[in-house]
Amino acid sequence: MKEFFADIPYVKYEGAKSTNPMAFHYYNPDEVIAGKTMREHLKFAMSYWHTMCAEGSDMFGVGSMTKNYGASDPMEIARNKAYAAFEFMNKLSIDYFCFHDRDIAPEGSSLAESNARLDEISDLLAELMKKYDKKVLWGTANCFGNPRYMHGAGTSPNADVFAFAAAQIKKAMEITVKLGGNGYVYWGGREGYETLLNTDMGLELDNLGYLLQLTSAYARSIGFKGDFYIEPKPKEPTKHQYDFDAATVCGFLRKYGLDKDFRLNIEANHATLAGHTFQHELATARVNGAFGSIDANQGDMLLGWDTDQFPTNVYDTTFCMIEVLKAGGFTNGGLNFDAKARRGSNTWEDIAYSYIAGMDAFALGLRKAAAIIEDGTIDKFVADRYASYNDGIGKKIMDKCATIEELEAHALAMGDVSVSSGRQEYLENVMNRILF
Ligand code: XUL
Ligand code: CO
Repeated sequence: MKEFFADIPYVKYEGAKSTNPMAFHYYNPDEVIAGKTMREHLKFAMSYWHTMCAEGSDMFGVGSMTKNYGASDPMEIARNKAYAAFEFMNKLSIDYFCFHDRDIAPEGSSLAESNARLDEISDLLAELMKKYDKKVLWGTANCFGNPRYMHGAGTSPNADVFAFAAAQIKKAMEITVKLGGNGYVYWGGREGYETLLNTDMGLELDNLGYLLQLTSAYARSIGFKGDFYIEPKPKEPTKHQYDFDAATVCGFLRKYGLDKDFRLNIEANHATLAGHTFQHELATARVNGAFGSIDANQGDMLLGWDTDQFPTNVYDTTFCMIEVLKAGGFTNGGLNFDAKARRGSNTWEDIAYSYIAGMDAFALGLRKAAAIIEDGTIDKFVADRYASYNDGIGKKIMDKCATIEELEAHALAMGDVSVSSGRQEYLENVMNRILF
């Protein structure tokens, strides 16, 4: 079989002292940390769209790479792209991948032609998955790229567009089930609005809820056993996306009776766009019982848009992995690199370096998160901080059996209250002690 990336070797773990850039320094797939192998903890996935499709175009210029894989016919490109994808995943020890329908097979001139193309390419993917022992973390439908979706898909003012989106998602579900996908993601695409002057918000939200009810019930009816995820994002492409952040999405899921079957796919750069930290969004998902999967990347605070950079900030990856460990680890989810090399990093070696950097940053984050939990200083501080709820009136509050009269009597009897320091700087230094 043709080799696409002759300059990229099979990347191995060589440890922190190695200076070989084509080696992992912290990601050692079979090493056991906190009771599981790193591979099991981290469940890395390749994003088909950024890695195999995107050529680096932005609003100021065309692509800085070509990704036609030596072909010119669109289906020939799609087939070569599949071979190249598996060679890349294999060389980088990435066990999973995520895809939109239109990433793996180009859209045809009719829905029927697009579907036939998906059937053909998914046969090839199934064969390659078996050969290379790779799995689908999640599939999804691109219901935002085609101009028919310019006003949204499920939230379009045009019922024909709603029907088209439902049909497209139905097919994407079938392909995801065929490939044994562990999840199905709904990212809001263009489900939002630019101005309320032309928008019926209530109707749009009801239709979006209905689209999710219909398509998720269909997936269950054809044997889908994985998780459904909504991926919150506050803006981009629309000014106001309906799936603004984790808290907004939890409210939406409850309103439309979807909360039992849906979890969240939290993306780091979407969290910061919403004015939250990545950890805040993960914790919000966890405390709502909706933690599911992660789109791993990072933004740039000075740019302020969805830059989808490969994650290298070890504080962020450590905070993230603390949340993942506290949520009991991934079940069907994992860490999908929804990330792209910068436009100026325009070679396949750059893409390999990007994955190595991202995987090492999360491997280091996992090691440090496990060390912080093992050290116990921070968890003990937090437990002690809430110790007043362990007995007496605090215990009654925890058990939700305190009466308002009892609380008043308690307050009247106590005089003034003395409240302890939160010791933030001390805790930040504890973290640094463990990190460095
Ligand atoms: C867009 C984004 C998407 C979703 C899948 O910001 O994150 O790539 O992850 O549609
Ligand atoms: Co994403």
